Amino acid sequence: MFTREKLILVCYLVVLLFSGLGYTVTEIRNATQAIKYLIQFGYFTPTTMDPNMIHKIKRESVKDAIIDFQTFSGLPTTGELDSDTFKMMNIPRCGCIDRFYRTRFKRYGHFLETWRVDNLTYRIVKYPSANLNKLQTDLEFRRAFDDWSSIMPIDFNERSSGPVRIEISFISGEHGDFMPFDGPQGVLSHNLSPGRGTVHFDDSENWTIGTNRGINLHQVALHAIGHILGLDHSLENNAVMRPFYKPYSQGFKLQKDDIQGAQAMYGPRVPLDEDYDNTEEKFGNNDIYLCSNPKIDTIFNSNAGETFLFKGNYYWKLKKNELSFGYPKYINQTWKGLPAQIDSAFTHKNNGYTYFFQNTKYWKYFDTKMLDGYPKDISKGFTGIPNKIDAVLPFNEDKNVIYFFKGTHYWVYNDAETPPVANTYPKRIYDLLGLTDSIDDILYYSDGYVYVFKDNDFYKYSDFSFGVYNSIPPVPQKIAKNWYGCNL
Ligand SMILES: [Ca+2]
Ligand SMILES: [Ca+2]
Ligand SMILES: [Zn+2]
Ligand SMILES: [Zn+2]
Repeated sequence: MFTREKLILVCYLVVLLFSGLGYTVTEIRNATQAIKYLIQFGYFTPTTMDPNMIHKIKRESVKDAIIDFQTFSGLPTTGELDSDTFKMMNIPRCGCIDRFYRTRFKRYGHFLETWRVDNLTYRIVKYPSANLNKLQTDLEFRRAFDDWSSIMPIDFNERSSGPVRIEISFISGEHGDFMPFDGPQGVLSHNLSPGRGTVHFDDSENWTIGTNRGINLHQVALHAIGHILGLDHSLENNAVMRPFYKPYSQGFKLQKDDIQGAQAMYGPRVPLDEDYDNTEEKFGNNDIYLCSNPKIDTIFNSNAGETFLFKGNYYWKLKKNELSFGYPKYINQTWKGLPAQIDSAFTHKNNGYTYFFQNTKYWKYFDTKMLDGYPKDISKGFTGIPNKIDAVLPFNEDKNVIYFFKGTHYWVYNDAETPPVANTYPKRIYDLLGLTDSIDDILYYSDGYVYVFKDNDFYKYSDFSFGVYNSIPPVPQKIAKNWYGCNL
């Protein structure tokens, strides 16, 4: 293990080597470039080289360093700079050093210190200047933090002000820590000691989400968070803590080696008992995104009686008055074939199928499995109902009846009638709900009440009967506080 003094010295050497270079990654093709790489990633101890003169490094220590790198990379240990070795050195990677090449038989490595708290605060101090917007960046980090939280008992809470343990910045080139970034490719990110809570991402990378192009942010973030927790680079080829960037894969997730490493330090996450609830209660809800943007696309009950909230590409599961742990997730990873920005959804009480509506189409699922032949046209499947609906509600009293809402009007669709929509529709929402505006969504919740959602507010109805609210408009309440459990 390096001591901190040695680590700082290694970084000092790196700055000497990089000074005078522009920030463009050059392909590593010769011995001098390879030695620079080996120095940069910790394959020489300061005692084996003269800091100023690369050519004075002893021949044997170069060979040792190459063998160490080959061992770590899983290459044949030739001790020569062969083509496989050069190829490996040119893979984009994490900027932290491969520190435990000396303990060859150990797999996941530990940093010396572990966090002694069960809640770490974080902030994205500087967002990517291009490619991804703030919201996309927030959600990718949130997902990566939650991936780690799901396997060990540390929660990560985003804080928009005040001191935080973890600071994330997207910066390029020289940025004041003696480890300048190198332009696209090459080094992608690095963590700084002490505590590794300061994380820099190279802003000159083409950061992306869900595509083979560029560098996938979730994958690199997941790796960098492993360092924050105290994990070092792994020898396991499939591990997230491998320093070499892996091409984007939809199923990229923590591997056995990563999980064992984190759990060796912190123990496992105690699953689904009061411990979960206590933790959440103690720290409050940390969904900074939903708390500050409460407006929804749709909320609906599944056939299994769970309540889901859709917004954009993402969905959350709701527990009583709060969000479940581990969300948001991607809608199309659970409901394969479903687009983003769903207008509304409901589960039919007659057949248990869940219907999703968007624009002119609707989709039919059993749980999370789409039925063959979908999507279909709303005009064909629900004759008399307009496109681009705002909200839909299966009526509790009569299982054949479904309410559709659009703009300031509503339609009642009745399977048992011909035609299913009577010519007396549409009618004014005001006469039904006492609201003069359009609505975002409507839900018959498990507590027996009907809830109507509009922007940041919701309205509660104890009885869903006609015209009752004409003269008594309901009082708006805050979605964030009452549904998401946000600390407002
Ligand atoms: Ca780079
Ligand atoms: Ca809606
Ligand atoms: Zn790393
Ligand atoms: Zn940095």
